[in-house]
Amino acid sequence: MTLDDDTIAGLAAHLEAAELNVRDVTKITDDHPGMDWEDAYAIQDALRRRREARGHPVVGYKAGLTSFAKMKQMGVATPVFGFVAADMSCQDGGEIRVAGLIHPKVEAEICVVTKTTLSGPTCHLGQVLAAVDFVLPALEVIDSRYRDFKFDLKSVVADNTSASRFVAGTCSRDLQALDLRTLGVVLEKNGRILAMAAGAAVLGHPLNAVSMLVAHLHARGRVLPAGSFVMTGGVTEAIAVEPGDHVVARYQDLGSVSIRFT
Ligand code: 0L1
Ligand code: MG
Repeated sequence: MTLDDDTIAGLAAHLEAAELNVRDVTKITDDHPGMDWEDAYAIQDALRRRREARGHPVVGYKAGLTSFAKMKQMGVATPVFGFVAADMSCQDGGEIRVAGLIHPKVEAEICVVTKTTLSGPTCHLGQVLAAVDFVLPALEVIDSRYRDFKFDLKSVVADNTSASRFVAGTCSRDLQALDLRTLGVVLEKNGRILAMAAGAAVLGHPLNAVSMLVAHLHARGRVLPAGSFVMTGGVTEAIAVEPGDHVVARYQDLGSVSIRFT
């Protein structure tokens, strides 16, 4: 750690204000170039506590930058982790007001809910397969608080990996009924196909993102509790949206998820 407690608390308040006031800010490493990964996750933890104190409990975890398309889009090579809270959840088929966001983008994600606790530094794919209760599709709306999405990874981690909204689909399936590697996803905006991919685009298998999340939590003295909702990361690149846009993600064997931007 390089930052003291007051600085971490101040940076969390700064990022929270950017989100609540719908006002972009410059990346925080501009002012704190020496900050390390522990500082970044400590700021994210402080953001989480502030959100919970405002009455919005954490309802899940997210992995970000897990697909080759997203890594290429953002010019990075390392996944990052964040949280999603109750107030970020939107209804499938519902609406999101763009004026309440800075510069939203949408991505299609494969999500799981676990039925047993996962822990340890080297949780392998077999353990994750055994722990998954069911699979469901989702759309994630990311909205970096940084101007023009210009950031580095530590700034992104501090900003809770750009988490903003998510839309979980209503069609859940048993893992045994699916092959997550070959599961196809088509992302459409206003009836036009803008991106498509298979689950393997996420780290070779989307559940590898869960293994990495468990290792990440273990390094911080935590476990992934039974009943956790985990978003494994966008399978395609993220697409920008504006008022009037209607986004649909169609999942092989998992139905579709949609949202309209007003
Ligand atoms: O969910 C994600 O992959 C977002 C990661 C953060 C970077 C970005 O804002 O695209
Ligand atoms: Mg995402």
